[in-house]
Amino acid sequence: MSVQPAQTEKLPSDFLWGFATASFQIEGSTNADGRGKSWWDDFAKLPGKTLDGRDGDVATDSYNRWEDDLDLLVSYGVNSYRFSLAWSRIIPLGGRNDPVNEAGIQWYSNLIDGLLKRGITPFVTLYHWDLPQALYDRYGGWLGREIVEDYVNYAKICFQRFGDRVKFWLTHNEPWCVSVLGHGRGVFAPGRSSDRTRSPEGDSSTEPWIVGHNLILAHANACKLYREQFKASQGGTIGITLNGDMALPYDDSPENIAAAQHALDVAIGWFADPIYLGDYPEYMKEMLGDRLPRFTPEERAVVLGSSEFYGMNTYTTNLCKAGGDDEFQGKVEYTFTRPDGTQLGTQAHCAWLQDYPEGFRALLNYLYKRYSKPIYVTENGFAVKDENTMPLEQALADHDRVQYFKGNTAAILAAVNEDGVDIRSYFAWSLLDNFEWADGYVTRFGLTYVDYDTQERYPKDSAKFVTQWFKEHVSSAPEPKQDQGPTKEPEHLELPQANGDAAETDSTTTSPTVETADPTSAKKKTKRAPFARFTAYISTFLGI
Ligand code: PNW
Repeated sequence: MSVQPAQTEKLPSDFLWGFATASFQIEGSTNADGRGKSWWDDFAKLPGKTLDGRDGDVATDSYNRWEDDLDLLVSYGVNSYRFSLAWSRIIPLGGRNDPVNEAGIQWYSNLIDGLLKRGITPFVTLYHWDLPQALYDRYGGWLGREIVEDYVNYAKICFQRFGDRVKFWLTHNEPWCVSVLGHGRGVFAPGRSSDRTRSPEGDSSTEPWIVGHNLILAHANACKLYREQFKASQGGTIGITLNGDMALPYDDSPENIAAAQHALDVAIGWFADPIYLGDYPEYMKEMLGDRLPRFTPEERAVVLGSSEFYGMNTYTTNLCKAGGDDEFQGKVEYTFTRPDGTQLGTQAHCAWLQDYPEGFRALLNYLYKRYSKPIYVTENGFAVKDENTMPLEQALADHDRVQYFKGNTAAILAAVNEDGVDIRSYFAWSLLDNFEWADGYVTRFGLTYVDYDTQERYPKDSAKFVTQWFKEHVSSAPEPKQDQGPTKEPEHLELPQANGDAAETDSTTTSPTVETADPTSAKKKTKRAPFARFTAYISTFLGI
């Protein structure tokens, strides 16, 4: 075996890698330089809304410490940084007829220049959940159709003012969370829900679907504007980023195989199907009837093909059983406990997250096959159990997070080089421990530890692992430039199997909507070692 890994074991030289953050989670300084209120400002202060009762007024103080944070990125050697813009710093009241705040624009302009000066490519999210409060007060925020025009106006100002330097745009971060967690479960701002112990107003049976519809229309119209007025001169690319975790059947019963697809339909297909395929999934139409808004032909024309790539945020894998009445999970029950009683992976601090790299690789394949777009992994990360109560030295030795990134970086490499998935970026969540929404500061996702008393930053072992891994695995030699335009067709997308070739003969049970991969191509694969414990039902599920 050669010491120097072969070129095929690396990622292309233009692969973007680094860390991700979001404005409200790190900036603090909520009253600085004319910033308007966001709906998270007051929501976080309401009793019981965050686990530790703390808010985002200071966060990691990155509004003041931004140059130190950029220097930290340099010390890590990243080539890209994903961050979001706070709408209410740029237009304090949010609307298309409201004044623009030059001081807010200047702050982001400095940040972008600071990145470029350090040789780091900015990857910018327009909306990561911090809506201007004034728009909620005016017409209910995402519940009102007027939001589409206001969002497009906001996007236009960002393209005009930053697009000369920003070439990677994300319209929304995780619209499922805005819809469901904000307007269904009521755990994120604005906290609306049918549950009257949680919220005095809201209707969880209708509002999330309306909000989702308006988010899609806002996204699509912003992309249309970018293409028509900015893309030719600025030369950037634009898309949306969706949350979505792999869904695997609990066992190989037909109803649980169908359940896994239903979970994917609602978690991912709700947004991805209209944007990449032209309409909501059939299963959602059946489940929701006329509670699901429909696209007019004109809207559909704008929505279809609006995103130029697939922006992927993913954290975990769920085992799926048919049943239950939770529409936000597609009437599917999730578990991490296998039929034999074992756990799928290592448990994180938050109940919804276990480590399962095989699921990450399976999801990369599923998305590439279904939507045929290059994939930008824009978030992926892990919160170590009880890290917040550990002494500093112990927290920095974040073994479980290192294991998580070991597994998922190997999955990326295998998906690119063995499965032929077109993956163009990887951003670990997150650069810093930060304001983890309803969890307050109790749950730490950072690869850098933040001491909130002093605001000192300390690299964890995971930061060392991830930065070293990408330095070793991104090719240094420039390769023939990959075309940003027409996507190469997905090909030979077979998944690794549990035990070598065993699953090839056992593919009688296939999911109704997941196509069967060409089984002959499985013969080409040689490297399966890191995924030896890939379970049989993955191959069953994907019909290979
Ligand atoms: C993402 N869930 O949110 C967000 O984009 C980040 O802002 C956040 O800090 C990060 O993941 C870690 O939570 C999610 O309940 C929040 O499944 C909740 C869920 C998933 C993603």
